[in-house]
Amino acid sequence: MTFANLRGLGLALAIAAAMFLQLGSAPASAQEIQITIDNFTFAPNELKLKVGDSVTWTNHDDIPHTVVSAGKFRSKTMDTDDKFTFTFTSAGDYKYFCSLHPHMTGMIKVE
Ligand SMILES: [Cu+2]
Repeated sequence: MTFANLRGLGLALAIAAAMFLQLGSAPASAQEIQITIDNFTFAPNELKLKVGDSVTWTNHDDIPHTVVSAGKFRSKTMDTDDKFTFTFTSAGDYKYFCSLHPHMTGMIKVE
């Protein structure tokens, strides 16, 4: 067997192992989604996720912002580069806004 063949075999084994691990880890692992706050805008502004997923907001403005969804979650005031993470454990529509600039709004749909 040549060296090239051995390398090919190693790659095939690695792929087989990766496929096996993927099949073995159902349900699919939760996602961690990033939302940036830039120029008074949440981006992306609308998101669809699954129960168990989490979202991290990062404030890239040099002005403080918050992330508030009435009765669901409320961040502290986030200064520049501050982050806020929330894990969505139940399905539903989550409208949220910045309590300092209420015209800043976003929507997350969890199914
Ligand atoms: Cu704000």
